[in-house]
Amino acid sequence: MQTKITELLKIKFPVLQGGMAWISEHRLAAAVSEAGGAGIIAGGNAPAELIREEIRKARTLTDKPFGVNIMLMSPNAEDLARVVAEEKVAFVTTGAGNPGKFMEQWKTAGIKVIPVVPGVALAKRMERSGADAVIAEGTESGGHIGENTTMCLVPQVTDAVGIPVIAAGGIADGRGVAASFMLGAEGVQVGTRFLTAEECQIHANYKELVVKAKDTDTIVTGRFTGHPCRCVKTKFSRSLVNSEKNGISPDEFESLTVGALRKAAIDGNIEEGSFLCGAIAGMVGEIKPAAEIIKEMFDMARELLKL
Ligand code: TUI
Repeated sequence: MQTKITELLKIKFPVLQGGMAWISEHRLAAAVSEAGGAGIIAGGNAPAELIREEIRKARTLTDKPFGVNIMLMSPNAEDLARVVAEEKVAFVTTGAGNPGKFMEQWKTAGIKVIPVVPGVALAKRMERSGADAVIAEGTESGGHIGENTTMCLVPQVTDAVGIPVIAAGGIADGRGVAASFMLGAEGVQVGTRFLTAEECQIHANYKELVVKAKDTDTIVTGRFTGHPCRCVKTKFSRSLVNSEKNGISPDEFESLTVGALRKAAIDGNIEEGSFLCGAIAGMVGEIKPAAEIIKEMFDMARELLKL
């Protein structure tokens, strides 16, 4: 399936794996890239030198292109930006902010830049700043989310910019891929479906929560902080939302959630972890290799699109 995104990133299938903090490490990224997609290592809040090692480890597993996601709220964002430029990764995606100040550094290093945008205004600004494509991410996504839905956001962004648009949020099978193309996207970004890839290194408790999740089993925490985050409904995430309703202070909220992504992904700690995951989790039922996930998704999409 050739699109402007397969051309831009020199990949076989127009699918990017979501850059999920504490989750998207070299083995998952390499597996997705080996399968013909665009694997991504997530910088998250990690120290920059650790991400340099991750990049180098991924290179021992694949010679295909992969990228790094820079979470712009990270205190290490500047160092991470420099390391990806030094390592000359194929592409960078960004989240949770405006990457304008890093654009020149990355473009000079020959890196393709693909920011996540939650709305049309930032998409237009990113195009003017020299972005190669944008990811229009709907509120169905896991983790830090914007307000608009994939269905409403993607066609508005594709109408507003001339660069290729990648749809994200709520896409887990060929129907989601086909629908995204109908909305004008040239590619998709998939996070939640890859949580249950065999090569995804998260704790077994995390995978089990995603596999067992039903359509109503995600919840959004932290709306009052301005950084809403979608995760699996657990006793912990429900209690966070209840405390928010009861007027918890931002400091108290911060102290309850600090380290919660690591507690979920590495420790599988159901009591204190935030198991970030998209609203499509109810449709994710099987643990299988990334290559099979991608093949099934695009076999179905091609059939639906009569390609
Ligand atoms: O970044 C994500 N998803 C994430 S980041 C993350 S770590 C975190 N943990 C706790 C609280 C907050 C973050 C977990 N999941 N997705 C991409 C994304 N970017 N979603 C929304 C945005 C976004 C929001 C505002 C991008 C740009 C933006 O621009 C604001 C501006 O400066 O114009």
